[in-house]
Amino acid sequence: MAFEGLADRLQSTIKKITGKGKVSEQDVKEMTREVRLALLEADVNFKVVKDLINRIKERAVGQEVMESLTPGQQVIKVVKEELTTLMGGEQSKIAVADRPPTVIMMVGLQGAGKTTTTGKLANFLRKKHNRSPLLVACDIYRPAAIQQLETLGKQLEMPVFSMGTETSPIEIATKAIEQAKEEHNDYVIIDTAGRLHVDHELMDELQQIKTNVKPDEIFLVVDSMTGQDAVNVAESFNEQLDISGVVLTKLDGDTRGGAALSIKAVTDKPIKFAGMGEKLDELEAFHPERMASRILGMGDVLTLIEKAQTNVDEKQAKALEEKMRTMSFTFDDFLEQMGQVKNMGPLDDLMAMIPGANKMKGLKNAQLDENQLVQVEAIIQSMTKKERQEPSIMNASRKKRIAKGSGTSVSQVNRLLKQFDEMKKMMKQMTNMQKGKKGKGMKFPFM
Ligand SMILES: Nc1nc2c(ncn2[C@@H]2O[C@H](COP(=O)(O)OP(=O)(O)O)[C@@H](O)[C@H]2O)c(=O)[nH]1
Ligand SMILES: [Mg+2]
Repeated sequence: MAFEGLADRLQSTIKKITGKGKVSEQDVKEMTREVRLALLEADVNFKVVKDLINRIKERAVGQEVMESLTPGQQVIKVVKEELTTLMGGEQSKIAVADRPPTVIMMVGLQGAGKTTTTGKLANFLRKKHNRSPLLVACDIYRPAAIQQLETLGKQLEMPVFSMGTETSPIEIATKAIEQAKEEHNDYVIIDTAGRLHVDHELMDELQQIKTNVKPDEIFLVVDSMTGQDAVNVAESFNEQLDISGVVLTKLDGDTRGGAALSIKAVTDKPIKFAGMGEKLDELEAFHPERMASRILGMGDVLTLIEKAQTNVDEKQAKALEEKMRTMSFTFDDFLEQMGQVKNMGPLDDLMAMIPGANKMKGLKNAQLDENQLVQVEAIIQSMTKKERQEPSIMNASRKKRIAKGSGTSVSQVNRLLKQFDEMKKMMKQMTNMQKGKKGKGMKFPFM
């Protein structure tokens, strides 16, 4: 799961300070020390960490925090805001050319995920923005690369422009844009070749493509799992090509988060998208604030809801959102959602987006696999209507009956009840934090 290691460390640090009615300079010092260590351990660039910690310290011992009613929570708000700023602050948008087609050039090292991301991005543009992209195969050095893109095009039922391996990438790109104009494709996404390392020849070629096709965006695709190497790669590509944004791939496997947290600060170029898996729909627009929220264990309810919206109908998603906000989430809702949840992607990823859910050791270790879902479903189905609405009435004989009815054990029933309870408590805690902060009308959770 993305950022798991960093999130774990930061969250235990933060837990210590959350409830404090008074926060001393010493507390802040200790907290920032731990945050610093956690970030360094997560492979965040040394200088980036230093600057960040200085800003947090400065603000955390300031009046705004010390004189507030909830200093512990204010400190965390400062940490969250600074992490958000670090990752670019606002979400950055994708360019739209005045006169179509909008041309996007994908660049990066071999294996970073350029070809896959070309397909994902095309899918994203069609699904979310109703666009009709043309994919262009400019990696002429490996015949397999052209095939790979063509296969993706087939899966997506989208056109792929290729001219084999004998024509220069510059000519291919130029011809592709001509075709896009004729066929009214409003986006052209150019998949280019990569090398194992940054080298002159490659940069020359990319620069020539750039000069000839004048792309509206140059997206550098980097593998987030390579940590500081990804940051160095970004630095040199940016120097030579003046990229317009970064796509961080394989964030699903990146437990540390060093690249995500350093790239914007080092290159001053925004992260535009994050790859969250190998499948064609596993690309997310990168939202710095939501990402910071996820890292700090505050959950990412917005992304969760957006996912729900693309997979279930909007009305139901709204109802779910409302229930999460008002804490009136019952076992019935839980059950109703389960079918849909199954369509929403890997469960671990979803759990990471629920506020506090990744703190629930029981849940995390329980390995949320399909089998377990079946059992949970069986347990809930064996409850009476009243039990589902009001789990507090549960007693020993009810539990025994439910275990028997669902073919599980009393301890499994207990575990589910406990998890459900903790989930609700976590949600409640988040709303209280929001209430504790008077005035500004912050939304849940800090969003
Ligand atoms: N888990 C995961 N794998 C990815 C992601 N993006 C790409 N990959 C995989 O990384 C490998 C290399 O991708 P490819 O697009 O061929 O890289 P390219 O050489 O830059 O074109 C493939 O096996 C992809 O499935 C991602 O976001 N998550
Ligand atoms: Mg490729």
